[in-house]
Amino acid sequence: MSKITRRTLLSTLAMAPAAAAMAQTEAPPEAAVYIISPRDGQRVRNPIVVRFGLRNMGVTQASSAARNAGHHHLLIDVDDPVDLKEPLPSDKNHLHYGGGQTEARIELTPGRHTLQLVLGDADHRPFTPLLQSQKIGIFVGSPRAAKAKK
Ligand SMILES: [Cu+2]
Repeated sequence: MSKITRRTLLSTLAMAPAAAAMAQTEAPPEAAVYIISPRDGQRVRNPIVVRFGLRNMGVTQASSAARNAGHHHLLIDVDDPVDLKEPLPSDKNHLHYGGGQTEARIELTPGRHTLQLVLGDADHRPFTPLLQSQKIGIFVGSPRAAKAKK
C-alpha cells in the first residue's frame, strides 16, 4: 500500500464515528414499546419468560437498515436514564436481541428486579423520540420457597 492511499484510508476511518453519532433514527408517530408479560408487580419464578410488545413498528435484526423497524433491548435493574446519543451498552444489565426476537427467557436472582424495554436501531442506538416501555417491578421467588408451597 502506498503512503498516500494509507493516509486516505485512515482519515476515512476517523470520520466514520462522527458521522454515526450525528444521525439519529426517527421513529414513526404512534410507535410504542411495551412489556406484554410479566405484569408490573407480578411474582415469578425462574426461568422468566419476558414477552416484548411493539406497536406501529416492525422488529428486525441488528444492523438491518429496514425502515421503521428496530430490535429489542431488555434493561434489567437499570436506574440511569438511557443516553440518547450513544448506542445502548451491552452487559448483563443491557441485553440485546439482535436476532429480531420478540421474547426472552431469563434467569434472575431471587428478590426484586426491574425490567424495561428499549427499542434500538441498526446501530443499537435509541430512536428519536425515545421508544422505551414502562419500567416494571417483579419479584422472583426462590426455588426453595416454591417447593415449600407444594
Ligand atoms: Cu442492540
